[in-house]
Amino acid sequence: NLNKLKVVVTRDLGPDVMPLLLENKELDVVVWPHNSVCDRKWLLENAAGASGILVMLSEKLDAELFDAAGPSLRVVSTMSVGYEHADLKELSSRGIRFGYTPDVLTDAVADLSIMLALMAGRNTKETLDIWPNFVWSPYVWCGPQLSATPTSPKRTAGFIGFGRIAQATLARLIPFGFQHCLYTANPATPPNHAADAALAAKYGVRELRRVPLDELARESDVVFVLAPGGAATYHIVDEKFLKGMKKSAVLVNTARGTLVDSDALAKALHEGWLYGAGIDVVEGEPKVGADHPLVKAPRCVVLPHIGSATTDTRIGMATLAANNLLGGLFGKDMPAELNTSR
Ligand code: 8YV
Repeated sequence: NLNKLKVVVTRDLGPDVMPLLLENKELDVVVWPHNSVCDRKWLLENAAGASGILVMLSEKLDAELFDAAGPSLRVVSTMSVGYEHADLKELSSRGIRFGYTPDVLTDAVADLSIMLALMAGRNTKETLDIWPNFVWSPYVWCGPQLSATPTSPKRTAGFIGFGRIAQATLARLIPFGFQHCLYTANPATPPNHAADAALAAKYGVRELRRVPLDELARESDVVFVLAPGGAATYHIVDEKFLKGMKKSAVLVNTARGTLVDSDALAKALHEGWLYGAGIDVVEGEPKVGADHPLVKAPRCVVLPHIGSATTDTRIGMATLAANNLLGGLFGKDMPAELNTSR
């Protein structure tokens, strides 16, 4: 198929999206034939001569893969908003365009963040297991209330990272009575008080401030971890942070497992430094056994990375990933191209 452009796709994107690629007469599409993480050896072999590669978060995008593809490679497209699996310097220096999937998953992940904040405070892990031995009493399984109450009307949300998903989560917290919002940001980004004031007005909160990590731990009733993964945010939630939290507070991680020290969090939950945790992402996933310290920790709900797992959102992500690939292949606009030379 010398006249066709070869593209390699590391997962079947389903009947709503695959036709975008399979029915394009100019493409020769090779798809990883199993419903599982794509084998590295298979990918390196099949990448030879490819013009485009469409991957999931599980596929490392590095010099070895780009070498395996060779000089034909024009575009790499990932079906994820995160791109810590991609060597941006290599992509940039080789002039390979790179697409990702922001925005389309923001609402789904914000929804799940709220769900986990509620579950973490309401003993969901323990109470789902209780039948048929439940004995009711007035104060059994009582936890902190996410929404404001007459006796404790002040609610403060803390965000580690304050991008699209964090702001969509804040918007959902307003009807719960959250009037205070604290966040931390990448130290390399200068503070912008005017932008903070504009966001406070947009969401209708009394207070919205960038603060140091220890202040965020101390003041927040719920902490949402929503910063990108990678070396800069590794174990940003550590023993010191957890010790600084309110005993009634909950922690939600819908970002990356690497941001939270799992052993420290398990210890914190056993010892009651905070009330509970809602975790969608764990270091070392997807290999997380039933004996994982967080799976065994009290008042800790652990989900298998389902933040963006709604049918509409996944089809949206797959469609965007396919359209990014097509744009890059044919030298056109990609709907969501990342500037890799920043
Ligand atoms: C993906 C994610 O569903 O987009 C991301 O960065 O973590 C998830 O939404 C998953 O990683 C599929 O690539």
